[in-house]
Amino acid sequence: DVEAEKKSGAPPFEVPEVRFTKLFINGCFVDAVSGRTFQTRDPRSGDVIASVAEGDREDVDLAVKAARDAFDHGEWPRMSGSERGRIMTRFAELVERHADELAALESLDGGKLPAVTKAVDIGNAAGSLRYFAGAADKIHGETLKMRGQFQGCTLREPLGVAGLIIPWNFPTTMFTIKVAPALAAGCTVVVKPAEQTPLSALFLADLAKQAGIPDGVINVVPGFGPTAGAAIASHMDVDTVSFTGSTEVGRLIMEASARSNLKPVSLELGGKSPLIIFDDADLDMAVELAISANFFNKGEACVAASRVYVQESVYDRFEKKLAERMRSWVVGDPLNDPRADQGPQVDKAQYERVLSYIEHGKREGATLLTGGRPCGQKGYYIQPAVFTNVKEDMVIAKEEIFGPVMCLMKFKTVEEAIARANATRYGLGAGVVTRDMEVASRVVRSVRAGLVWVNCYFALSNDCPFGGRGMSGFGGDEGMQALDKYLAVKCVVAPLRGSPW
Ligand code: TXE
Repeated sequence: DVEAEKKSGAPPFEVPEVRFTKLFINGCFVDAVSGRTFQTRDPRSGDVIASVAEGDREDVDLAVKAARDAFDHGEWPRMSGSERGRIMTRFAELVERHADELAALESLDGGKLPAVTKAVDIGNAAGSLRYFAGAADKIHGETLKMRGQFQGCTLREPLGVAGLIIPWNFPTTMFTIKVAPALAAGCTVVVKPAEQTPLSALFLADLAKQAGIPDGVINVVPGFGPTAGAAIASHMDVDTVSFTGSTEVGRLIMEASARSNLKPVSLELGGKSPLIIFDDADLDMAVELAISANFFNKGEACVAASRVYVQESVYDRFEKKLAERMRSWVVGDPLNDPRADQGPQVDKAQYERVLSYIEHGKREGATLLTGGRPCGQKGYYIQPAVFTNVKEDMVIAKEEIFGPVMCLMKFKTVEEAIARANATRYGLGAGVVTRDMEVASRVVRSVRAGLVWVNCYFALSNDCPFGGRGMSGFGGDEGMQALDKYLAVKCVVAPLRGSPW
């Protein structure tokens, strides 16, 4: 899909006009109570793109109040599911109609390739709005077979105000995969986009308004994590929080819930996913898979397969083919270079973090097969790194790097591959490449992960549940079960005939 999009909609893209930079509360774009702003930067150069209103606790209070009023008194939770679905479908159409502008905005703010935004983020965004629009009128309870003189049923009701805290790697996707099920359920929301990429969330808020989503139903408060984000997590009037981001902050979100109103939280966190390549695999295909599983979206993907295990007998051939293929990989300006496979890392902090992991890998004794250096005259570009001679206990093999860094390792047997794949506290994605379906199925059943791909990687659609286990979190997004995160079950009991009292 990304390749097709690259061919049809190749850069140069015009630098888009930034139209929305204020907080979106109760249907209006407003300044922060403090009047403060923060700067969002273009990772292609480090230059300032715009000053954005900086939300803090008081702004979160106002946004939650707007969401609370819209929930307690407004039409959104009270209208029929099909009407909610109709409005959400209009929102999806508007997202698609603005695909080019949104894609250019994401490139400007986050360094993403427009082809990736269009094929993945926009497709996902419109797709999840439509998927959950279709679910909005199918939220049913159950009839209970009770003992004695009673009959019972369950109602599934919207939980209330949902706080949605999202990261910067897929801003449009993250916004919609959390907003769509919340809206379908009848909840109202306060979204905090990441401070690195606030622009698309504000753009989407405007489209939601145009689509007819009533004021107060969607509120967007850009700002920093320890201030605006923490205020959402600890708010007594926020009924649930859905978070995607680092494991460290996931822990803080749970703590904030425990210390405030015990709101249910769902966490989609980091990963260190394994890709296991067996000796019967089509090696050309396996090389392509390993590359996209690591370097897609500049490695800024929570399910990136940053540990690649290759069976010993084909390891040398694989390594050679991989090194050859990487020679034609282009790191370039996502808005201006039609050949670019990879843009800049999202910001200076991530760029430096990735480079320091690469240095650490070298110091630990791993060998750089390719890349691993900064590139370009300016901006946050990194030549994708492939490390060989990696040992399982090296930091680069254990910690999430969240950048274009692949660790290549050898294994001998299926048992060994499974044991090493599971030797992590994370449990998000996994991949297996083999023609032997018995081997594939052993891996599929034994690997501890929320998503497993066989002879493919990153293939997803809106009905695929996306979430992890262990320190990758719980209560993922997408798929019908995501709706449950925004619903509460109420049990109702009544006598069959008259009242026994
Ligand atoms: O994440 P943070 P960062 C991982 C990845 C990356 C690392 C650091 O390894 O290198 O995390 O990235 C908000 N209370 N992932 O620092 O801080 C923050 O403002 C409430 C994996 O950017 O977790 C932003 O909106 N919210 C990941 C969001 O949390 C807080 C995607 C994510 O930022 C907060 C991103 C607080 N105390 C990073 N502190 C994935 N799973 O895809 C921060 N935030």
